[in-house]
Amino acid sequence: MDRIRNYIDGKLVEPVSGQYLDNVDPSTGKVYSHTPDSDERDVEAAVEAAAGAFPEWSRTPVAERSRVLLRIADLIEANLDELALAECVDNGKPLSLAKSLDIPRAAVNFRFFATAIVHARSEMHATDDVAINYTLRQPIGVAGIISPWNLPLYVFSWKVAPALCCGNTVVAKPSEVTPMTAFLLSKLCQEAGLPPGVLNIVHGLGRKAGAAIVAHPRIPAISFTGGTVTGAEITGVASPMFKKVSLELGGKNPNIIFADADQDKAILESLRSSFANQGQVCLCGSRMFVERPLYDSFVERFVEETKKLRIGDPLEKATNQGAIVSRSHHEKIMRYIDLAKEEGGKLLCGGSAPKATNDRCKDGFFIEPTVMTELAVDCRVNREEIFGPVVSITPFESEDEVLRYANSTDYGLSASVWTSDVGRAHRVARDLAAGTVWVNCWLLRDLRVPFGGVKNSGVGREGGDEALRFFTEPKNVCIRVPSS
Ligand code: TXE
Repeated sequence: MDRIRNYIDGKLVEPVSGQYLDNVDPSTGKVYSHTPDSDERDVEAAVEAAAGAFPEWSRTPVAERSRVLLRIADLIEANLDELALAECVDNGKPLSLAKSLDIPRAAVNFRFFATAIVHARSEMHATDDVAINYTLRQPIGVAGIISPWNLPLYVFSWKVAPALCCGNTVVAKPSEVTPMTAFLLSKLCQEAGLPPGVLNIVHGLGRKAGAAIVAHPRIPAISFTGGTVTGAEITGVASPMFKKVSLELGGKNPNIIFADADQDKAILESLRSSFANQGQVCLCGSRMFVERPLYDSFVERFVEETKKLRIGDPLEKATNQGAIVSRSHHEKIMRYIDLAKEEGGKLLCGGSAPKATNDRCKDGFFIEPTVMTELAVDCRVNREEIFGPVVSITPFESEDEVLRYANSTDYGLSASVWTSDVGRAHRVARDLAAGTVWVNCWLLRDLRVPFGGVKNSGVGREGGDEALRFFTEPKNVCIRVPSS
């Protein structure tokens, strides 16, 4: 059985403890490989390597850093099939999704930041005739990166690429639930000629290896994507140490459909925004609000389309809905479906866990795409992040009312608005408490735009210039202009 190894100082190494965790394929429920159960000793070795590599990497000409990252992007593309299969087996998502979205986007992330750094600028401020100030943007040192299981290589590369292109070295920990693609990436980094110690990948549990990264005194910056509770724990440790922290956390995103929307497009995209990756995307619109005149026909058609989604073996081409990432997450989602019923929800479709999709997947963790109505806007199911294929639909009468509903949770990551009224689109976008508002679309991503959330959805922004700012420290140099 495959054994994943840590990537430290350019080498693939066993964890110091010699201990491993089981790596389960969620579509079969069976252990298929083992992941290092690393601890603070592995993190220490990784920090040592990263700190040792920093002086040279930070002074490596930008063009050369860019070239290495471009080589990594090329290698990801060249190994698309292997990476996509690994992600599918690790995560349970349909192979077609990993192949068309997750892995290609990981390559795009490397390419985007490899080229962005070549075009990076910094500022100059002239102070009357007295002085000239210029800003040096310098790498921070060893950056700590911790990533989740839902989009394993995509989010990992979204953080690693900007950190490296700015001249930082990195100690990164992928989720212990989906470690395989990061392991394969470490081999590609070797092949691409990334100097030893520049990127170090330590596998293991959040409370052990992750916590050791967060608490390490030689790691001055932490970039984290994951659950809100974990984000709060990380802040509790990192803030008193005055670390720079970027937190991309959960969401409970509203998907608002006005009666003047193009109904066909709204239904098609809402299917995606509700159930893509089995609803395990922080940007999924799990709370749908439909304006009253459209409500009955919209709900009827949406349920009809939901029932057509094919749930099954992620390796099969026709599958739209794969497995839930783990047994414990599956149990959590099923508890929320029970809670929805207790809270008065009406189940329109889904709601159960199919036992078998085929013989191979008979013990997999599957849940039918689930649509509920008649839940109170402020009930737990409508306020808490479920992170699964479960949506609740609520009617509304006016713009003010739906804004009140949409903004009523503790989260504020993203929102979608469907309308053909341009004025309304701008008004509602302005008044929604969210880091991203999509109008007549969902998950249309431009890597240059700021990405992140408000309220409990996080602190800081990623993407484009924001990421380059996070992974550098600005230093002002003020030069007096002598008067003649
Ligand atoms: O995330 P965790 P989990 C949400 C979603 C999900 C919930 C929990 O609601 O049900 O979070 O998921 C590492 N110090 N999202 O438990 O625990 C961990 O090893 C340092 C939303 O998987 O936050 C992993 O690498 N690190 C989300 C990473 O943090 C720690 C995506 C995320 O794990 C740590 C995933 C600690 N104390 C879940 N504890 C999104 N926003 O996309 C854990 N980790």
